[in-house]
Parts: sequence; C-alpha cells; structure tokens
Amino acid sequence: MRRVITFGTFDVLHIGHIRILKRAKALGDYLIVGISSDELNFNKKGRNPVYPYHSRHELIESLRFVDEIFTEESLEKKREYIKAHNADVLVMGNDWEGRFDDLKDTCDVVYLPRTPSISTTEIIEIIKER
Ligand code: C2G
Repeated sequence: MRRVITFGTFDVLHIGHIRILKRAKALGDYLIVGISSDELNFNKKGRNPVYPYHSRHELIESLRFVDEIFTEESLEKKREYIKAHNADVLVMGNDWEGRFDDLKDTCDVVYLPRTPSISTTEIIEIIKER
C-alpha cells in the first residue's frame, strides 16, 4: 500500500485545495493530511486563519478521499512527520517547488501544479471589496 502525505492550512476551503487532495490521493492508496496549526499559519502568512484549526480539521475530515489527519506544528518537522506516518510520497503544490527536495532520501517528493486563479488571499480580498 502506497501512503501519500501532504500539508497545508486549507483555510476557506476552495476548489484548489480539493483538487490537490484528490490528485494526491490518486498517487497512492492512503492519504494523510498535515493541517497547519493556527500558530504555524500565523508564522507563514502573518495573519490568523479565517477558520480556526478545529473547523479546518472538521472540513478536511469530511472529505472521502482523506484517510488520516494530524496537526502540522512546524515546517521544519517534515522529515519527522514523514517517518512517523510511514509515508512513501510527499505531495505539495508547485508554489513549494524545490523547497522539500532534501527529503528525497526519505520518500518520493512530488510537486503538483496549482489550480490557477484561486487562493484564500484572493477570496478574502474579493469578500472585503463587496
Ligand atoms: N493549492 C493549489 N491550488 C491553489 C491553492 C492551493 O494546488 N489554487 C495547494 C497548495 O499548493 C498546497 C495546498 O493546496 O499544496 C494547501 O494550500 P495552503 O493551505 O495555501 O497551504 P500552505 O499554507 O501553503 O501550507 O508545510 C507546507 C505548508 O503547510 C503548506
């Protein structure tokens, strides 16, 4: 069984998130998702998420192609998470292209093209303008 792991905040869940999770699952049999803690999201993006961790967790947990969830506390702990979950492949969107290549000695590392023209930041801006 090929175990796939991926990471993200998945704030204001949108079609780009759904598509990357589906495509990640299609690369194996079992999909494990590391959801960023509220603190990690603040460190990455300089803002609190719109949806707190427990809501983001509940949304991702409801997706039929997601098999397991855990909390991503730090970007630097990827190697630890990959080992702990026995993952065979790490999947990330290509906004992270090259960033996790040092993990190629642990598992396959695949960067998938992002869905164009949609992001949480843009959704927040559009709603603000209304
Ligand atoms: N994504 C995508 N298409 C979009 C927007 C996002 O394919 N239009 C992908 C991203 O590339 C990422 C995943 O959806 O792989 C989750 O996106 P974010 O929630 O923005 O993830 P991010 O905050 O970048 O966290 O350890 C890595 C990080 O935790 C990734």
